[in-house]
Amino acid sequence: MEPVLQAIFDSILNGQQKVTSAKVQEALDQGIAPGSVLNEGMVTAMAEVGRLFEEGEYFVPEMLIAARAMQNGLSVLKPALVKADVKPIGKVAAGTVKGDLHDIGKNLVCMMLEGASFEILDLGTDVSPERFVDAVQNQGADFIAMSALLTTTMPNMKNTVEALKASGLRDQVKVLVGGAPVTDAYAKEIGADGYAPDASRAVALAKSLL
Ligand code: B12
Repeated sequence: MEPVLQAIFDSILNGQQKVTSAKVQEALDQGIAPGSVLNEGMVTAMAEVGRLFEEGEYFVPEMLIAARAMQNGLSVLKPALVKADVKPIGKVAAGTVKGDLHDIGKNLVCMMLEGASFEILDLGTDVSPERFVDAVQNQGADFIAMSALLTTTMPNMKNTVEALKASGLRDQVKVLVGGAPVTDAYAKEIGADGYAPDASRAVALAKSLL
């Protein structure tokens, strides 16, 4: 790995927010592609944090400070990932489902979709089925993008699809789902329109459904 990408990886693991931002900027200044900075330096670091948590070496506070460093780095990376001033090709209401506070993956999906000319309505985390329905009914969303990182919150994706059906809106909107525990089979089971395992494939999926 490039030394600067290794430094980004290490700074996220150690939760050094300022170092992460500085090193992300340094990598961009060196001409390293934003996608490589993201996938090699940053996403791998969060996977390692997850592994350390599973093995009992990291606890919630370590996970949290690593996540903050990741978010800091992403805010530096965002302008390079997103090209502005283009006519939107669809409106996406994105959120992490009710009960779930993980938002790094959802934020990345939003950034990549924005970079691919979708208009984003970011509903944040802990989003209820009713809030997703409202985004379709009153805010003109053509897509719903739901993220879940906990096996205990995944059923709220199904609850949202059911709430859309109950409101008579299911046919007006495409439903995308994702997040580490979510699978293609689960997406089919709950009647979503598609699943993608990462943010770049989320873009390809959304475009294929336009
Ligand atoms: C960081 C982190 C946290 C941070 C979150 C900070 C934040 N602002 O997001 C904090 C510390 C708050 C946290 C808390 C908890 N966490 Co946590 N967390 C993680 C960790 C380490 C990384 C998640 C992450 O950001 N990954 C990086 C991003 C880029 O990946 P991603 O989210 O998967 O997203 C990508 C794809 O999935 C996809 N995608 C994501 N969303 C969507 C949506 C659509 C529509 C599409 C198409 C694609 C897509 O694209 C993304 C980009 O490529 C994971 C470990 C792991 N391996 O996932 C545990 C993990 C998810 N957490 C876990 C747990 C248990 C918890 C807690 C319950 C711990 C506790 N005891 O309190 C709490 C729950 C809080 C809550 N109510 O939500 C478990 C979940 C176990 C399970 N199977 O349910 C994990 C798996 C850790 C583990 N191995 O045990 N956590």
